[in-house]
Amino acid sequence: MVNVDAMKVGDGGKARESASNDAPVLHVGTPNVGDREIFLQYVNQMLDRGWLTNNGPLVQLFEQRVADYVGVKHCVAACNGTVALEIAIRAMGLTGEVILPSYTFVATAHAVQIQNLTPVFADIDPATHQIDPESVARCISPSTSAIIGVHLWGQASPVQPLQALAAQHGLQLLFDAAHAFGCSTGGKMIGQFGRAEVFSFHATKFFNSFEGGALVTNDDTLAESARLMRNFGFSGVDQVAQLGTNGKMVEICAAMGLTNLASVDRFVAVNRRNYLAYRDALAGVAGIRLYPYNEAERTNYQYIVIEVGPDSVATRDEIVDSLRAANVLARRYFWPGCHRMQPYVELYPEAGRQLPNTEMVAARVVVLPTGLSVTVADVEAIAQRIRRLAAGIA
Ligand code: T4K
Repeated sequence: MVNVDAMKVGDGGKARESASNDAPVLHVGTPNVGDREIFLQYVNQMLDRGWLTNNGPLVQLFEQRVADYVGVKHCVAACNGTVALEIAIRAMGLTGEVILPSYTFVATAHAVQIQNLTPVFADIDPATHQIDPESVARCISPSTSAIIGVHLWGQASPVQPLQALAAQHGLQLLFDAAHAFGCSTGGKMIGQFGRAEVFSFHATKFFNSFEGGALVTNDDTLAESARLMRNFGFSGVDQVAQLGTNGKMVEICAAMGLTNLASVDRFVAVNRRNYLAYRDALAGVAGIRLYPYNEAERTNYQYIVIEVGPDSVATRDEIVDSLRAANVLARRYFWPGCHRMQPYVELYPEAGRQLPNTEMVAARVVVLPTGLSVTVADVEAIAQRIRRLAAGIA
């Protein structure tokens, strides 16, 4: 048998972060996995059935359960969140310029650019890290067709001001809700806003299906078009009704999704416990701000985000390096901002001038580990290291 544990993990195509000593490694993004027995039952049924992909029964059940959970009419599951975003953008018929934040995972921008549309980067509110509607308003031009709001860190972007802007200027509104499964705003589940919203169920997300994503919407026409587009445009045997791609979710991913959906309350409870432990342990540390969750809403507490400000003796990067030396693989999400990545930095070299808050926040943020693999003792040890570094205690 091949010993895969001895193999180097990762895609091999990019420089990976790795542990530096033999202490247990704590990653940002370690997957939450529900009941293995339930998962294996789904997998055995799938193998017995001999139906592995192409809109199988597990995908259909998964879509129904996600739609019910979110409170929408349609869930169109996809192979990942990026492809679901691409399908949403295409099915919505977006053209010209699309406004989105630069402070997001690069997939949001890529999903626009890869369709030869022009991403126009709006700035963020430095307090919430969410897209700033006033900056969005300044980005609107006669070529703008849509706004993509990103619900960052399991909190809502400013849905109502974005809705108002979209209505006032005749723009479409799409939300990248990759971080916000299981979250609400104004008591309504995220997934119910805009013309559509897109989730990611990647392994690193609070709720995962290995890889996966979904477009959710109450718009019948859009859902139908997205379904066709996900499956090469096939509307029946040998009948192709429109342009399409292969964006299908496979059955084993739906099995994982169904398994984890049954455990989301436990995932939330553990994440909340860890968040409160971080909050207590980092309270009053000069130069360190823990990004706060709004406890009045439902949230997944998946992102433990700190900002390292000028009052900290150690810089943001010194803190990341020191944590890494202790095998705590913290991340600088979303450094340096999409506008400083290729191809955007070359295509739109002036974009950064309009993004002072994005530049400041991207230079300050560190995301810390949480999830089922992280204990309160881990949190306290991580926080103690940060406290000492921020105070300049070696
Ligand atoms: N929009 C937003 C706002 C997003 O954040 C994302 C994805 C998308 C759209 C696109 O959705 P997808 O197409 O991905 O469904 C990771 C994820 O790959 C990506 O899904 C996620 N956002 C992004 C924020 O993070 P990387 O490049 O940081 O991944 P990587 O391989 O460095 O892993 C992150 C950490 O997770 C590491 O510390 C190791 C740990 N890990 C990872 C995997 C895959 C594990 O412990 N186990 C695992 O199986 O992008």
